[in-house]
Amino acid sequence: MRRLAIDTLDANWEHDHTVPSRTLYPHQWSWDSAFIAVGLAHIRPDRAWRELHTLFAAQWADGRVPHIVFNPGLRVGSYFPGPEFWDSAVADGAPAAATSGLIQPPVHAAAAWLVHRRAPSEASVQALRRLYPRLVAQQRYFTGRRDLGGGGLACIVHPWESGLDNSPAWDTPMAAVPADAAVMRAYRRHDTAHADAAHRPTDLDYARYIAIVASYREQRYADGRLARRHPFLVECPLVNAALGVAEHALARIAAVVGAEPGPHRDRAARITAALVDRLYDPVTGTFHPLDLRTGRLIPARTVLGLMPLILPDLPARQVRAVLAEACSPRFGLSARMDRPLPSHDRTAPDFEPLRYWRGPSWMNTNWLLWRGLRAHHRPDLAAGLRESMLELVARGGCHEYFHPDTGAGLGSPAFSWTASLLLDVLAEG
Ligand code: 9WN
Repeated sequence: MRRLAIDTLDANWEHDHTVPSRTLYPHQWSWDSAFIAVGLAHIRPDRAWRELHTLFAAQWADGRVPHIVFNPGLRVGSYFPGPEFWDSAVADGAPAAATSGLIQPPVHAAAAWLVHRRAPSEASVQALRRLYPRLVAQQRYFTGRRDLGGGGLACIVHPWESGLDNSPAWDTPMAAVPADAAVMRAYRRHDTAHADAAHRPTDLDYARYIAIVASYREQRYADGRLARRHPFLVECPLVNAALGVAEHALARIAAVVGAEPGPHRDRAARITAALVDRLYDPVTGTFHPLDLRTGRLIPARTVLGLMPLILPDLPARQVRAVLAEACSPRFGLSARMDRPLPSHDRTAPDFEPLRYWRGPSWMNTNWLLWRGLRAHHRPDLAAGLRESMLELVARGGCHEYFHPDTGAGLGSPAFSWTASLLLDVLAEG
């Protein structure tokens, strides 16, 4: 399995970064690179740092780390929507490289810390020194310009920013975005040429994705007026949990690079408190995204609701509640489990075992949960989850996602974060 993972990552290495998949995603993606760095730390730490440096070289002046950095060497049409659609050059403070204008969950500070801890050296301390101010600027972007709700959490302005693109969590806010599937006739989708259309978001989803980007692009990707006019404004439990974890990681990095850890710890505590205050529902006993346009929590119970477990300072009451939710038939976590957790509540009528983030199991959300279980001292559950992840990849290969019941591999067959997180899970038994 280790060999398969290394070969997958080597095959996806592209001069200064790793592509998530040669076919489906041939550019550089933000949170993929963080997960990839975690795995590379076990085999090629120099590449792990290169991966992160390349991504942060495309950071915008306002601190945002774009969710896609386009490879200028690829032909037009190698991904949709490509650089010509995003037109990042319209924005003030965009880098020279063509990028998207969106973000993804800020898992990079935690990844940088794990890479250093796994392979500490003079070079890793230098790398942390170089990344630290950039990671701090990334946090400032989220807690400053993206605090559109004014409650101390960051807002996402597109489902792609959550990383869980077509999660049922986004159905209600997406339904309010005016769009017509027919507009997709003017474009050529790249994903459905490489993956089964029945496993991917629909054309209507895509029409809405495109409409939301167009609205943001019209504002030249400036965040100032979003609160008044943008069609999609949501506080996501995963993005905000990652934001809090990043402050904890930055406190540790600060101590290594000679900066002040205290302010990071204070900010971490404030983020956790805001998350509990704004996104936790004591009635359902889980976390939900908050739709800022309606002021309501989104009722769908998806794997997003479990993600705050990655916060080491999550209060005991919420830890208990999230564990109860994870161990319920909705997600099936246990010390002896056949399959990792699905991306959506198995008992929900809109659970779709084959379609992308609407049911299939993914390695990254399970890996995050595994880390959370260890942080909250549940070695029994962490071991059960670890075994189920190993079994999944042993049988299905390094696929992008998996059928939550049969474990059959779906999407890209050689997917980088599945390979890299497998290396991490293998190493830390
Ligand atoms: C849009 C690269 C990315 C992941 C996301 C995943 C998928 C893109 C797409 O692929 O999103 O960003 O084209 O579907 O949903 O989490 O980062 O692997």
